[in-house]
Amino acid sequence: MKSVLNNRPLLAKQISEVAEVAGYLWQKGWAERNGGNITINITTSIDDEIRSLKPISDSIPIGRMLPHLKSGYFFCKGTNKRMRDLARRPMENGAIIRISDDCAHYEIVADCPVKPTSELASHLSMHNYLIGKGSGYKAVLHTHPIDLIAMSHNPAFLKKDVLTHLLWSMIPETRAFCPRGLGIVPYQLPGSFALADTTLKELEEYDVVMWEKHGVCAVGENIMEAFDMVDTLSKSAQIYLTAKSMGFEPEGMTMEQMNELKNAFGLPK
Ligand code: 2HA
Ligand code: ZN
Repeated sequence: MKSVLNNRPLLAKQISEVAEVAGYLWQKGWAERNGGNITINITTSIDDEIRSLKPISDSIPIGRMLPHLKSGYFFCKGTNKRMRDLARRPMENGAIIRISDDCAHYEIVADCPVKPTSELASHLSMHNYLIGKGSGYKAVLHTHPIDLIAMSHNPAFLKKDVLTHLLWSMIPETRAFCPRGLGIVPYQLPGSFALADTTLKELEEYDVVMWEKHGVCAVGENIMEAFDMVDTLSKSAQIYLTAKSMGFEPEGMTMEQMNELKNAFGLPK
């Protein structure tokens, strides 16, 4: 089949990583029906031939101006498409879009006219923020991890950094590999700019944020990094829940052990 991925090993590798992660999300039970979204910034993998492709959709308004995205390219999971299908056929369940020079519209350029994710507003706002601050992060992941969402139904866990410290203290890896912790975004309508904006604020401090009673959003250098942080946090949540279901409150690592880890790994917080 004719695809822009043919003879473009770098782009093909980025998309195959997206497909791999989409498969993990489904296997983990974090991606019911069309749940979750992935977008990656592929601007640096784009050549002149792709740049000259004719659009295969209308020019569609983003709903706001995102100045740092000017003429950028993104691979986006399609709206209403399933992660389990993205895993097997990424270019039929997602598409490459180009942001217009006015930074307020996009058009689909390849391979198929698959309309991007319903969370495009928040995803593109996050990419705009990341580029604006000079970050090399290229991936945004939104998913519905059962254990972490369940914890967000307890108001006590939604106070600043309560979950961060609880989850960090369950196993050393979580602090080491999710060193900025877990930000909290109070419930907002899915797909809304209000959700996008509260998320951006939290990204100043965190790489992973909880969308209360909805899911998590993670940003990373690549999609594997973003997935690994969520996976690590979910592992901690499972350790906590397993201890609770055995009938006791888990002790957690002591402050002393946590500080020792922080110093040994040179962690930021
Ligand atoms: O795209 O998860 O938040 C499906 C969602 C929306
Ligand atoms: Zn969602």
